[in-house]
Amino acid sequence: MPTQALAGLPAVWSADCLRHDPAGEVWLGVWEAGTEVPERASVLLDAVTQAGAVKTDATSHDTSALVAVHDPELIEHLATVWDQWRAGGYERDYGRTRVVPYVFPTPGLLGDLPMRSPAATHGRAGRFCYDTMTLVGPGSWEAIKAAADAALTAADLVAAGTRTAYALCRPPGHHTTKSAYGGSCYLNNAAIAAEALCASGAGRVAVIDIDAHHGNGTQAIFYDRPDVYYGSLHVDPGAGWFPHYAGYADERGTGDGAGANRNLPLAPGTADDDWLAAVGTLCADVRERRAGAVVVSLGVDAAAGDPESPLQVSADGYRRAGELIGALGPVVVVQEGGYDLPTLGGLVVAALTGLLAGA
Ligand code: SP5
Ligand code: ZN
Repeated sequence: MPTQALAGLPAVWSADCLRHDPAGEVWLGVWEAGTEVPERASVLLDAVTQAGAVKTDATSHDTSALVAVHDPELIEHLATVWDQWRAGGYERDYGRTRVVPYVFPTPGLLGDLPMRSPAATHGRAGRFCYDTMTLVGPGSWEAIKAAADAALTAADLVAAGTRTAYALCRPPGHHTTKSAYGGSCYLNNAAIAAEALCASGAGRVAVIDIDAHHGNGTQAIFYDRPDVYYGSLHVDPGAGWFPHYAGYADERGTGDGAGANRNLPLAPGTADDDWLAAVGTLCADVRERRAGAVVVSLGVDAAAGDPESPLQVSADGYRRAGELIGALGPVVVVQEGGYDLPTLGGLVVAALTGLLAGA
């Protein structure tokens, strides 16, 4: 029997990641079926273990690793809002089966007024959430915490000398900022892993984000940091795509972090050659900065068949991107998006195969 492509690769996960069921998304005012479904995690686990990856249970980490990246109030909100929603009778009395915000305390609303914590749970629901697509229900917090634990466990492995580790995180994370969640993301798993690598003494850390969408959360978390580079290629928000308000090429970092952020927005329809050239540009940045470790935000929603993006990358494109990134150094791979269930597993196996081959 030939050696399997992912033989020996740790695939860190937790069964708790299946417990988050957003049950759809409210998009443009209408509740519809969502694409960030629990089955994504089981499809991915099956695919990577059949390719030889070693299923590795996430270990529970202290909240100190979470507050190193996030506002403690965001964490407390995510951990408690579902219980408050249920206790408030929204489901029983009004048939509201998930937490969906409806008032958002934007800077334009508040002006110079202090942020307050509204008395009503349905008022508080918008305090830390910036869209209507990222619902919270029973089991959500257990999955959110487990996804962060998977990223931290993979970071622990790499800090201890493992060259490549894969964190099968669900829900994904790269759209969540220090204190605001959205885009089907709750805690920023990749940023939590990057911060843990910094704390472990890895030196300069680089995050390379190849999800189809700009990782506005990761960018925001590290925007003023010279020690954590963030580079992303993604469908151009200026062409009308989520997250709409971030991901433009002139966002280069601020203060001491000036120059340590790079966005490469791509036209809808971009396919392998131009997409891989952009991956190469980010890899050149990382080499120049001599990063001691790399975190890859691996979304495979840039693939041609994905329902959430107009990019046209092939499985072989993902394999070649993996080769380029794998050559840079130790890598923690964090799962982000990717929504076409029939092709999802093959795409992630292709990317991971390239990462191991390039190492
Ligand atoms: C982690 C990640 O990939 N998040 C992507 C979130 C992008 N969601 C944008 C949703 C736009 C509405 N989708 C409509 C699909 C038809 N139901
Ligand atoms: Zn995405």
